[in-house]
Amino acid sequence: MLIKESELILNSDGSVYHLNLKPENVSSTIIFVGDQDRVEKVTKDFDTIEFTTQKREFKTQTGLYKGKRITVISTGIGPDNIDIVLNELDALFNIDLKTRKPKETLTSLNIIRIGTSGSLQKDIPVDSFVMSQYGLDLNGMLHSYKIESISNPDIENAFITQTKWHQNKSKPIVVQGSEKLEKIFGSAKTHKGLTATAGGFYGPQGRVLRLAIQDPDLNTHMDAFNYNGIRVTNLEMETSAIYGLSKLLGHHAISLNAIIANRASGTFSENPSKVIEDLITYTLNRIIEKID
Ligand code: R1P
Repeated sequence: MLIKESELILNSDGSVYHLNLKPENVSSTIIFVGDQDRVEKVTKDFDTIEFTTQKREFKTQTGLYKGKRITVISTGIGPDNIDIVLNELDALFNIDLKTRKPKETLTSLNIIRIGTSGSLQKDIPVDSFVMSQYGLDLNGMLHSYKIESISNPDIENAFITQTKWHQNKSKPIVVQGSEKLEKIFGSAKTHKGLTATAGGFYGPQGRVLRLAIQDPDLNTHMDAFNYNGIRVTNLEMETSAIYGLSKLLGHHAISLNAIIANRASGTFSENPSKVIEDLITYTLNRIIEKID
């Protein structure tokens, strides 16, 4: 199958359209952050940086940290951006950009998100870490793909019933993260659970400023959800999209979030930079110790 120029757009230097990257610029161990200013917070202690670029919100740096080659990319905010980042990254490894044909052998990437998020549970306080065992997709981007093989109807149906999820909203999809990476990044420091991924920051996450929202009790419904002990731990805007596309494309992904707000108690971290920095250190140490 030949992929047309209109479908996989390349820049004049041969790099992929939005990320401005060529295959040789990227490691197979990749850290995603939301904020482009967080990229350099991750790479500041790298031994060397071999490559830096930025287009729009997508800033990339590749370098060596304690001898391990790692790429750090900012995805910007939201699941729509994740669609771009994951498809273009995958193309760099699994499509021959010259012949425009998918390669016969799959290269699987290790993708680790270092994000920020709001907790929905009183017992998951600000300044803690959450590792998402599952992503709960509430935004619908994944419905454009064939998702039957990665969805979890039992949990999804329980969520729809327990939260009285309105039929006009996108049907929730639950996708599990990489079990391989869960073993590497899980510890006594990480709360585990289901991370809900919304397609907006205000109404879609139950925040009311001047607009009435469809379900004013959204967060109460979500924080009470329980399926065999699986709870909605936190709300953010990327994890389910990363899990869904990674799984469909054959990559390993895990999402780690620094909890900077607690929606149940209405509190916000007094020093959000510190918990983000701690999570960066934690993640880099685990990569060095446990990813070849
Ligand atoms: C909203 O403020 C943004 O912050 C969170 C949300 O997922 C959303 O992207 O994550 P990041 O800090 O990683 O961007």
